[in-house]
Amino acid sequence: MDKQTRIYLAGHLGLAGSAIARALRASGYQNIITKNHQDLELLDQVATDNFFKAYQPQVVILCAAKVGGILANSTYPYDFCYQNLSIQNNVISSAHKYNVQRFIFLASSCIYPKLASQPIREEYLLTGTLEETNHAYAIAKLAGVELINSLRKQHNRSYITLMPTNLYGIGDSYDTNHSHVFAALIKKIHQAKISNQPTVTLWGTGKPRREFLFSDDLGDAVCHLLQLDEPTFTSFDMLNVGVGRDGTILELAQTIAQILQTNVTFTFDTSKPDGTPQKLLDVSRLKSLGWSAKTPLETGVSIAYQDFLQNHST
Ligand code: GFB
Repeated sequence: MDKQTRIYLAGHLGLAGSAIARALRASGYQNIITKNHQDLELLDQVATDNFFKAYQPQVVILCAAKVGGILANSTYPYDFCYQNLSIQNNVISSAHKYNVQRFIFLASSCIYPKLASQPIREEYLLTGTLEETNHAYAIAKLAGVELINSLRKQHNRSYITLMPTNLYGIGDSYDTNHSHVFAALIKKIHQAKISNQPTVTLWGTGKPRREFLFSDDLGDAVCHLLQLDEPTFTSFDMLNVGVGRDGTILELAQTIAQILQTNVTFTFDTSKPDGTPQKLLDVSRLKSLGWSAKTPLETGVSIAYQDFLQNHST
């Protein structure tokens, strides 16, 4: 795709968005449009429409969303549902109205059925009941997927949905109660290390399995897709983005403790939810388009920890 193409990256400051921004710049794209929350409120349909009218982006990558871990999702269901529905409706409808050529919508692996067969294939979507802890978020994201697929069907739009697995990396959110598990464990284990605390409490049983994708690999996947020709880019409506292997929450905690070089032991707060028992993605579609994740978990943990120390540990 021409490096002068006008690309609107919505949500450029978040974990996914900032990684995609780094990858787009590294790939030489010269015309990346970004707007801070203060400059453009995506919950405001009129403001969003005026933005598209003025800037006329040719490509849109929608990362902007209300996101959070298992506790945040189960505590604020209305906020997760309403805000994500509004952002999606405003951005996707304006993209179609102003004839955006390519659209990449970011959903999430947590919107697959709670007990889907593993590894999860894209066609398993909507084939079973959802995980209750993030049901509201999942319903909103499923509506976004449906909007994208409806525009493909009714208007032959080259719009696609990416389904990333659990992300981690540079610029993660480290709020103890609202963050995702990876960031929470980096923070908890770091705090145990510097205060010589012998134990760290994990929420739930530690038995659920999670797959973790380094966010810069997601950025690399987006750039790989953008350079595909039109028929190939739009050949699949949805694409899982993962690493193809998972581990238990306890194994993740042990890996982080090993890399942070601290000998903590783990206790379990089973008053907190386990959530989905497993959500390992089948990544064969994206592999068939020539892309696979590159960053080993251990490497990613070290990079994420350095970012935590430099930007989030005070
Ligand atoms: O990333 P996470 O919060 O959400 O991971 P999900 C939750 C899993 O990690 C549960 C365990 O099994 C928790 O019991 N866990 C252990 C912890 N200790 C902690 C901790 O200190 N903090 C957190 N947060 N979890 C999310 C969805 O599901 O997946 C989101 O709710 C999003 O909407 C995300 O889609 C990708 O992986 O369960």
